[in-house]
Amino acid sequence: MTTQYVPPKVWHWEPKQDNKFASINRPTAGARFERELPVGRHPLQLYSLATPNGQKVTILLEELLQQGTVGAEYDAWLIDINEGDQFGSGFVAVNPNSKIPALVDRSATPEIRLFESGAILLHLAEKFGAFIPQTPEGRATCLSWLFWQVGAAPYLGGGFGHFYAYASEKQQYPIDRFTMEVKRQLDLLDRQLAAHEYIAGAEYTIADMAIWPWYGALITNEAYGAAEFLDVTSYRNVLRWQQQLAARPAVRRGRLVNRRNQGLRERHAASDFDGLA
Ligand SMILES: N[C@@H](CCC(=O)N[C@@H](CS)C(=O)NCC(=O)O)C(=O)O
Repeated sequence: MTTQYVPPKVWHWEPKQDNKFASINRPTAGARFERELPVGRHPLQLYSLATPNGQKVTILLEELLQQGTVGAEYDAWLIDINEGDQFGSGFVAVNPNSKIPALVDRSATPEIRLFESGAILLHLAEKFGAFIPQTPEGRATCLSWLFWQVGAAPYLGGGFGHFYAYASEKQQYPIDRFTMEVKRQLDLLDRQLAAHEYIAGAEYTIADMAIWPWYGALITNEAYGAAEFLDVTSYRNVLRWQQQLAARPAVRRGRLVNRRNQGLRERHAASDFDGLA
């Protein structure tokens, strides 16, 4: 039985260990220690981890390389968010928000620093003129779904995933609230994918690459162990699209980058995948 919580006049932080990420959470931003970031030989330096937000970028980079875009060669360095790497001074200088993914584009002078996965996808798609429709209407649709994903993910991860899978105590109120929203999101995607092969229409775009790592992992039970709870088999068009993208070689490679285990901790060359993908 949960006791009634009466908020105090002013909230004060009390360090607790009541969920999976409690040890790294603090109510303040900024660097917590000095550490430079490593730099490799390629124009693009990625600092990331193979979470859904991280996979979006490595999938796009692998798709660009697959189609022969030489300028998309990249070094990917592992930022272990469970160890607090995102609070090192070098990382914070690239991303003051202390979250993966972060990218430095060293092909420009001065170098371009990017954070927020959506901004990184858009930068790369525009830079290489790929995976973003060229017509104004197609571009608008693609960007609408891209920004939808960035806005929707906190309800899925920070809301549903947190209370269903990570919180030490299971509470019906937040689980009901966020389950309702996540099932609404799945229904929305299912309807869109019933009418179109890909999220933004007939073309495979950065909108698919942003949405797939989150909702694909949800319906294959890789995220939060909630497939049965959410009755994912009823979203047949999402399942069809999930499988279609999962079969792409670049998607398979992109998912392996910056994994702590069973993949590549770092990626510096195409040959790093030999014997893996
Ligand atoms: N809106 C951001 C979200 C990034 C994000 O939440 N990253 C998580 C991992 S998926 C992270 O780095 N968390 C570490 C922390 O919160 O300290 C984006 O799309 O890039």
